[in-house]
Amino acid sequence: MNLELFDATEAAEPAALPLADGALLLRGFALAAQYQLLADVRGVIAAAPLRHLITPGGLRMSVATTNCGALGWVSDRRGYRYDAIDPERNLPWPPMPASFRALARQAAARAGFDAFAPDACLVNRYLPGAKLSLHQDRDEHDFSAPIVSISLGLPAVFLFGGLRRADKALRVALRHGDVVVWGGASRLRFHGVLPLADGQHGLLGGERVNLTLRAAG
Ligand code: MD3
Ligand code: FE
Repeated sequence: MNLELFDATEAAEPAALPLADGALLLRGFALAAQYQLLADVRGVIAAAPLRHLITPGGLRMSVATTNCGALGWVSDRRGYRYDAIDPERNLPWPPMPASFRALARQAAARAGFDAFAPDACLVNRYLPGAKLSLHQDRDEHDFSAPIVSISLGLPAVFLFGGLRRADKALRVALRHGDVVVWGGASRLRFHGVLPLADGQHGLLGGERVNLTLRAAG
């Protein structure tokens, strides 16, 4: 009779999987808010269009990005930085939607980071073949705050390395609705995303969107 369409335990408390010291994967944590999140992602992209940034080395990133919040992460020939102004539009970034802020705060609290107050949200859009090479996130001022990531759409294989680039990386599938809190001893770990595989997602079609919320300023 119960065809497992609804599991009350899972719905109330999605699985929390510790990946490493300071890194907590909350499977499906964003599902309850998925429609609001998606509508808000579309609003942000409509205001500040996705673009392929150029790395300081002159390469065009395969991932397309935009931002919302007081600060946005940008890259060009001069380097990586956070900027209050979108250089494409010469305007501030669109405000951070309440749905992003609330979900990130709840997820961070689950991982033991109280009162997480992100001032930047990087929106990454992956089409099949798009990838993110192994890197550290170290352009933020305060590494004591975590980064919260929200995955929507097609699944990706995430590479979770160590504190040195050469350290062996764990592979983790990140799926629609997954939220990960990266803080503490994991905050400066190298990480990346393997090239996105083709597929179709019911809500997002042939793409993946990842939101990373940061206390950058
Ligand atoms: C682990 N984004 O935007 S989110 C990035 O799926 C970025 O778009 C990936 O890496 C994406 O910088 C991965 C997961 C993530 C984000 C930040 C981290 C993992 C992290 C910071 C430290 C350690
Ligand atoms: Fe990163």
